[in-house]
Amino acid sequence: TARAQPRISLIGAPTDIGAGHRGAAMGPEALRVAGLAEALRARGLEVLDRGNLTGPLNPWQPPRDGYRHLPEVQAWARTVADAVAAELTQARLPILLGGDHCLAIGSIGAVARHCRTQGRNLRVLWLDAHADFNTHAITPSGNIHGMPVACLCGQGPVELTTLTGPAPALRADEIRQIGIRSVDPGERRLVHDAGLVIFDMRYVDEMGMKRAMSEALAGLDADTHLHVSFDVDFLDPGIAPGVGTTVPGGPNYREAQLVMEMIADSGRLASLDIMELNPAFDDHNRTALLAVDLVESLFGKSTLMRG
Ligand code: 4U7
Ligand code: MN
Ligand code: MN
Ligand code: MN
Repeated sequence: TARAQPRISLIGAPTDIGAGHRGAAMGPEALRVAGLAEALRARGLEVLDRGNLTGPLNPWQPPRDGYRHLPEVQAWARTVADAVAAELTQARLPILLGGDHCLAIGSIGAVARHCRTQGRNLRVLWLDAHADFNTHAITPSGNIHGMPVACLCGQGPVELTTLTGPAPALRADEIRQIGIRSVDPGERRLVHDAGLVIFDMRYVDEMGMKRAMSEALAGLDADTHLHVSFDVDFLDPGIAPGVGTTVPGGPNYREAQLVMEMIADSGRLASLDIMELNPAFDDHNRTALLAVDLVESLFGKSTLMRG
């Protein structure tokens, strides 16, 4: 059955304010150079590139009270939230080009707010090597890109937990994490207590990616807004070296394709983050090209026509 084609808006957020390595600020341009807009247009989609957001420069300071750059992260996340909200209001599909993963507090905060106002159900798929559920008390680094899921679930500084409205922005049961293989000791306890549903790499090894994704997508209805937060370090570093925090043992090319194809088949994708791409660690933009290839699948490209 024909479905209305989404109208896409690309939003660049060139910052590494929440990360432990510099370079993710170059992510948006690397995705453009890799041909993201052109690839989507070739699929018949309408794409507007809104250009880049602006915000504070990275002062590269040590953490204070367990947070690095908290005021600057708040400023960036707020700007992202406003930009994403504006696209959703116009019934467009925002693609956030990161930038580091702290910005998902803004994008998902705006998406959640939009869903509450519209009375829509929400499902967030968090594709990542990491659970990103640290707090100031347990973080090994102070880097806020390791904290966005906790902040969205109401655990974190009030500057970030109430960014888009009353905390929590998100309920743990609205989230499914896939590909997880690095969780810090204190973080383990928190994700367990929060009741987060995690299809970690052990699960993928034992059950296969098809099973993991069927379960992660189970229960979507015609009225569900599906948000995908794609941390590029989700992918195995052998195919995706261009990230600051590689963790061995991630999904291979075929598994990653299947993830994207199954999301496309759900027909529910309504917003997307492409985060943590770090061109300073990449090899001739290979990771950005791979991300574009995967995003094509996410928007319905497949090798053969399917029923
Ligand atoms: B990303 C880490 F300690 N957990 O908190 C931390 F291992 O957005 C890494 O998923 C966080 O890339 C990675 O600093 C954040 C670390
Ligand atoms: Mn992440
Ligand atoms: Mn990660
Ligand atoms: Mn990272």
